[in-house]
Amino acid sequence: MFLCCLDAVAREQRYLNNEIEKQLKKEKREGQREYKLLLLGTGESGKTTFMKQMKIISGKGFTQDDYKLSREIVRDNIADSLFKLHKYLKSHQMSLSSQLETAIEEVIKAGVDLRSFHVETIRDYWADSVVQQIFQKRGTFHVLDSFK
Ligand SMILES: Nc1nc2c(ncn2[C@@H]2O[C@H](COP(=O)(O)OP(=O)(O)O)[C@@H](O)[C@H]2O)c(=O)[nH]1
Ligand SMILES: [Mg+2]
Repeated sequence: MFLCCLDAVAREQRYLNNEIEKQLKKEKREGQREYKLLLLGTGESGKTTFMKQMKIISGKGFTQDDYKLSREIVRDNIADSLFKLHKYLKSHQMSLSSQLETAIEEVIKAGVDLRSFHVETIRDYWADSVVQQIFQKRGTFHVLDSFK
């Protein structure tokens, strides 16, 4: 009985070992056909843009998932930029009309859950002369290059 169990364990181990070996061989085969590229560069130096250009040039273009991801990134960038700009505005005792102030606070609260009905407020905010004054000072705080 005991010997029989040992035999079963050994069989199981042999099976697992074979599976691992098979997987390693498969990965090695696939790895030989694959080129790995390490892109180095500081933030905002163009790494992502370079990869996008490669996708276009290779003729495959963008998938629906790529578009979905891009929409999320754009929303995230808008939310992040508005947050930073508005934080700067408030910390420098600058003010907007109370109506615009309330509206933009709502947009900032929405964060990455931006919706199309927020667009009008963002347009008004961007058109405001105080916001434009701050944008001219963007060298003194961090904003994304794609901010505008
Ligand atoms: N003028 C110029 N702008 C670029 C170039 N490549 C990227 N950018 C812009 O630089 C910003 C950062 O690029 P991104 O690819 O996101 O940089 P990453 O942080 O290295 O991934 C974006 O606003 C790009 O549109 C380029 O070759 N020329
Ligand atoms: Mg990037």
